[in-house]
Amino acid sequence: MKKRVLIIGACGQIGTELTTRLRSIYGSQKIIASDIVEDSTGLLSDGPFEVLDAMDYDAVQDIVIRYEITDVYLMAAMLSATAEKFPMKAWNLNMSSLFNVLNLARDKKIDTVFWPSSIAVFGPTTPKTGTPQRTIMEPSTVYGISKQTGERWCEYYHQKYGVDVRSVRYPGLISYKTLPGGGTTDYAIDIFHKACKHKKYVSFLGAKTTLPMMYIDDAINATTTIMEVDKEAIKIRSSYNLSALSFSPEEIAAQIRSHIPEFEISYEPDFRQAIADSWPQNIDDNNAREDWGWKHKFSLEQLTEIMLENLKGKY
Ligand code: AKB
Repeated sequence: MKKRVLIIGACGQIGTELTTRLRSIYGSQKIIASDIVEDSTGLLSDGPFEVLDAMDYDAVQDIVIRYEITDVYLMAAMLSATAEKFPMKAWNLNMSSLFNVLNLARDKKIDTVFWPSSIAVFGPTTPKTGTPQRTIMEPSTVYGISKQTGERWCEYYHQKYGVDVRSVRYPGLISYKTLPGGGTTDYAIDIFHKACKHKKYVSFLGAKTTLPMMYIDDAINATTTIMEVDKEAIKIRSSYNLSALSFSPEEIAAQIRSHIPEFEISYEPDFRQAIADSWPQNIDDNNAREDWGWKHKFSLEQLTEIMLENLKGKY
């Protein structure tokens, strides 16, 4: 099968690990990594890399044609906390990059698009627990509004133009290879770095703020699986709920304490508390499980072990 993939936003938290995984499946030369900046980590040096502005249609099209790209993974976005500081910049980036890729697919220059949505599509009026696939969605953040709008456009392009676009609503993702970039769930990564470095952490979310979370390997598995299944299996063309774990700062701190008994946590909630409070605590992802066989593997205990094991040598 002639598959050539372009990853836009490859230097980010998900993009880095997605590039590595896709290169191990399809071969390094078939996976073109790109980002607005050069890769400073060296993690993407085993294959082609292009500096690319996702908002520049001509530049994206040029790379699509030059490399004969079939699939695009659009991972560039401004996340929830940063987007509250730069609303128009976030809106412009999150929407124009999506339209660039959807229009390339509409014009048959690429076959398939992966675009990530988020639990941020939900808002304060959404049921907080067991959040259904289809429910009230009144997001109260700039990022959430852009993701919900993006979902509507994905479904529209599928119905109107037959675009094969696939999407999941990621929860907070936990990883150690790269740092997250400006989200509300970032505390759940930062806590591990600070635990290894200082044995204490000041949380910007309150002790009992429970949010949906997932270990990065599960998120990458979901992403490659939804892109590999036959298109008939994909029954939802907006975005699928995707769930694994839910925990609060005090629960993750307790897990860390089982490895580092002297670890201390204190709480100083900031503007991100209101964002977290507007999101569900756990969501129902039965549609993903039934339609394309999604299954998560990693527990809170396992991810805590992996994170501490990999970060302890760093400090
Ligand atoms: C964020 O916190 O903004 C992201 C997300 C849940 O989409 N991690």
